Amino acid sequence: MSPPKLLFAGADEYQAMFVEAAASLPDIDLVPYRPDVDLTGIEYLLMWRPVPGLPAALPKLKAVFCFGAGVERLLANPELPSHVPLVRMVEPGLTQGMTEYVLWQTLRHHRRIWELEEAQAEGRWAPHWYPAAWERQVGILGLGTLGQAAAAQLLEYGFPVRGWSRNRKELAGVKSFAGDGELPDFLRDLEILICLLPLTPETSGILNAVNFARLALGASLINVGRGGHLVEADLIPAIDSGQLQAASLDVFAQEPLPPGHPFWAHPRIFVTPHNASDTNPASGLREICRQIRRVEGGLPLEHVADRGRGY
Ligand code: NDP
Ligand code: OXD
Repeated sequence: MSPPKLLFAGADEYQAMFVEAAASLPDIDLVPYRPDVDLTGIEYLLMWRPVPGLPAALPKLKAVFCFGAGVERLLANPELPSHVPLVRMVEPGLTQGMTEYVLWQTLRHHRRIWELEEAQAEGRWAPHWYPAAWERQVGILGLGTLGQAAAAQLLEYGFPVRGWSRNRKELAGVKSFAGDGELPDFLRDLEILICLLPLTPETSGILNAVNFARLALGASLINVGRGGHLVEADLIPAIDSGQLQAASLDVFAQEPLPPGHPFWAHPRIFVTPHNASDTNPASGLREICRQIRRVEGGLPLEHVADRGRGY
C-alpha cells in the first residue's frame, strides 16, 4: 500500500529542506505545493499561511498540521472546514529553538550585554555590577509546551520563575498564577517578562503601559509570542521613561517589520525576524508521521487546536 500523501504548504523557504528530510521517511509521501500540483488523494496538509482555495480542493483531507505552534491565522481562515482537525506543531526542534532563544535573551538582559558592547565600541574598560541569577525575578506569560520548557531551563540556571496561564499548573520550582484576576500579582516587581502566549482576543494587547507599570522599574521585555500581544505605541515611551530598560522582540504587528519602523534603530530594542524558533524538518516530520500513524491506527490526534479557546 502506498503511504499517505502529505501536501507541504508550509513556509516556502523551507520547502526544499522538508522535501529532503521526507525522502528518508517511508511513512509519508510528501507533495510540495505548487499552484499546478495534482491534489488527487491528498489526505494530510501541512500549512503555515492560508493558501486560497486549498482545503476546499482536498475532499479526502483528514487533518491539517500547522507549520508552527501558533494557530491563530489558520483558525481565522474561513476556508478551513470545521470537521477537519487542526493540529498545533509540538516537536522537539521547535521547543529546543525557543528554549535557546529565551535563555539567550534572558541572560542578555540579566547581564545588560548592550552596556558591554557599547563600552567596547567606545574603547572603554567599564566593568559593571549585576545581581546573581537567583536575585532576578523572571516571569513567563503562557505556561504551555514552550513556556514550560523555557521555565525548566531558566530554573536550571538559577532564576526564580513565575508563570501565568489560564489554568493553575503544578510545576516543580515554578510559582503558578492563573487567570486574569492573578495577572497583577504575577507581574508585580518582575524584572524580566517573557511572553509565550498564543494570540487570542483575550491575550491581544496584554503587553501594554498599564502592565509595564506593574513590573519592577527598569524591567526587560522579551516578546516571542505574537506581535499582537504588544501595544507597539506603548513600548518606546516605557523604555525612554525608564519603566523598561530594554526589549527583545521577535514578533511584530506587521511582518516583516517595515523599513523605517522606530524599533529598528532604537538602541534598547533588539529585533529578530520571527526566527526565535522554527520547526525542524527532520524532527517535525517525524512528529507528523507519528500523528498520521495514530490516525491510520484509529487513535485520536494529539495537540488539536481548540477552536473555542483559539489555541
Ligand atoms: P500552548 O498552547 O502549549 O500554550 C499556551 C499557554 O498560554 C498555555 O499555558 C495557556 O494556558 C496560556 N494561555 C492561553 N490563553 C491564556 C489566557 N487568556 N490567559 C492566561 N493564559 C493563557 O502553546 P505553545 O507553548 O506551544 O506556544 C505558545 C505561542 O508561542 C504560540 O501560540 C506562538 O504564538 C508562539 N510561538 C512563537 C514562535 C517564534 O518563533 N516567535 C515559535 C513558536 C511559537 P493553559 O495552559 O491554562 O491552557
Ligand atoms: C510558531 C511560530 O507559531 O513560528 O511556531 O511563530
